[in-house]
Amino acid sequence: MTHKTLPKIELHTHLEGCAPPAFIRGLAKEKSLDISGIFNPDGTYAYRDFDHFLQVYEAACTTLQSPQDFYRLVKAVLEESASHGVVYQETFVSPDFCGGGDLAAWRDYLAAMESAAAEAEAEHGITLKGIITCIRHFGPDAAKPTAICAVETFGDFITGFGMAGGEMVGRPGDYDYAFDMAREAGMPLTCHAGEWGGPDMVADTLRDLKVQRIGHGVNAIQDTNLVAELADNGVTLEVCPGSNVFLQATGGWSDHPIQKLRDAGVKVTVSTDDPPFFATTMTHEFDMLARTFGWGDADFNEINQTALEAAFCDDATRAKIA
Ligand code: ES4
Ligand code: ZN
Repeated sequence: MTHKTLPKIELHTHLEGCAPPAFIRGLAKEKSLDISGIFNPDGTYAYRDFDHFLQVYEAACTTLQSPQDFYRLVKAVLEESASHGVVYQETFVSPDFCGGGDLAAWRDYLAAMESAAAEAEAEHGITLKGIITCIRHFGPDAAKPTAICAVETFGDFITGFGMAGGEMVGRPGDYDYAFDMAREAGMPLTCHAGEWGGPDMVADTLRDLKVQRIGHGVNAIQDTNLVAELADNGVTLEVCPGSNVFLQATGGWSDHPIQKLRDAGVKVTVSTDDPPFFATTMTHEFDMLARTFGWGDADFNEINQTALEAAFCDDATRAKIA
């Protein structure tokens, strides 16, 4: 059973987290950077737990030093995604990893990403949109210049604002300045919550940051009232089951809450998060959902439809990918 060619819409990926280890190793060699400690002997990324994962992630990012590097990254990532049937992908991009949050530098990086995305669309028929994310463990002060980069470049390619990084650092409300700025500029919002934090983290994120989507959100399952509220309010969860299973944020596939959330009427979508870090692809996610929960074409069509409706793009793009 393989779902490789089934068309897929993916809302939750981290651009640098989609970088194949061989790609990062190649950049490190070109620049004579020694990051050998972040790889296993078999060439895969090596880390012990989520906090260490974030450190390895940032070490991998040190090899991405120019707009041209990001151009190459976007080309490589979209070729791979398209090979798994992905027709539309949203990816988190962080000005912190592209010139350190400086707006002028960010514009150069963004131009390189956009031209790579346009070429990939022509070559592979895949559309990419970017969601600017602040990094939670860099703190609320670092989130402000990130929000400025977001509102200044909000447009055809940059279609939303969000937050990634260490979920247990601070509280969602600490980041309200950045989210208020993005919301006032009309940007759609999403935030990682309920991957490591409990239902309270999801509830506080909705109340204080007023996001339309939640990254992960799976721990909401621990609070029946919150699940009902998510269903009533039409909040979309960007669920990444393979990531959760690999990082042990949840139990194994058979215990994964995606089925119960869906049964409760919550809008769920399926994404890979950081595919090479978590040994997954969109094909693997679909295969495992079919194998574990018996999902078939009707289920995958519904998931795609939910993702299409929750996508942070304009209606012309939506019509093109539908
Ligand atoms: C991430 Cl899985 C995950 N969670 C939070 N922040 C991240 N950045 C990259 N991957
Ligand atoms: Zn994520």
